[in-house]
Amino acid sequence: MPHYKLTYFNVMGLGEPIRFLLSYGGDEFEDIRVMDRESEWPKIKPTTPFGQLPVLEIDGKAFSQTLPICRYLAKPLNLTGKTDLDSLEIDAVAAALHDLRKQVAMFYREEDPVLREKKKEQTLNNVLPFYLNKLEERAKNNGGYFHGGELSYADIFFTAIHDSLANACSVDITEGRPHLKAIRNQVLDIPNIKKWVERRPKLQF
Ligand SMILES: N[C@@H](CCC(=O)N[C@@H](CS)C(=O)NCC(=O)O)C(=O)O
Repeated sequence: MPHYKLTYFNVMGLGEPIRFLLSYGGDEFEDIRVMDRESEWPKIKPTTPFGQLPVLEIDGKAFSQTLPICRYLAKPLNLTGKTDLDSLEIDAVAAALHDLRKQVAMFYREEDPVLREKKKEQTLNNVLPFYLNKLEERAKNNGGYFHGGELSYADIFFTAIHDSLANACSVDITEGRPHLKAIRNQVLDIPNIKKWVERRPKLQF
C-alpha cells in the first residue's frame, strides 16, 4: 500500500473530499494540518507544487489540485464510472461542486463588510439554489446518485463538502431536496466513512 501524506489547513474545505476517499478505500494516511496561516503557511507555500493546499504526497512525491487527486484515488475504487463518458459526467459534477464551494468561500472570506453582505446575498439567493437544484434534479433522474444509478466519487465529494457549505451559509442545504439528503445519508452510512467522521476533528468549515 502506498504511503499517503495529506497536507491541508485545519479545516474540512478541499482537504475533506480527499480524506473521505482515502478513508473509503481503507487507506491509512498522515493527516497534516497547517494550524497557523500567519507563521507556518508562508514557509510551506513555496515548497508546494502550485503554491496552494491540499497537497497529497504519495510515497514521498507531492501532488496538488483537489480534483485530479480525487479522481486518482477514486479510479481503483471503481468510483469513476464504467466508461470514459461516465467518467466525463462524474468529473463534471465534481467540478461543479468545486466551483460552488469556491463561490461560497469567496463570500465567506470577504473582509469588507459591505461587499461581504452583497456577496452573501448573491450566493444564498442565486448561486446556491442554482447549483443545488440542478444537482437535486440530476440525482432524481439518476437513480438517487449523481450518475448512472451507482455510487461515484461525485457523491462522496458532495457529502465531504456538505458541512462546510451548510455552515458557511448557515442554511440546511438539503432541505426540500430529498435526493441530495439521501445521497449524503448513504455516504455517511458507509462504514469506513462513518469511522472517519467519528474520529475527525470537529470543525465548522
Ligand atoms: N485549484 C486548487 C485550489 C486550492 C486552493 O484554493 N487552496 C487554498 C485553500 S482552499 C489555498 O491554498 N490558499 C492559500 C494560498 O493560496 O496561499 C485545488 O483545487 O486544489
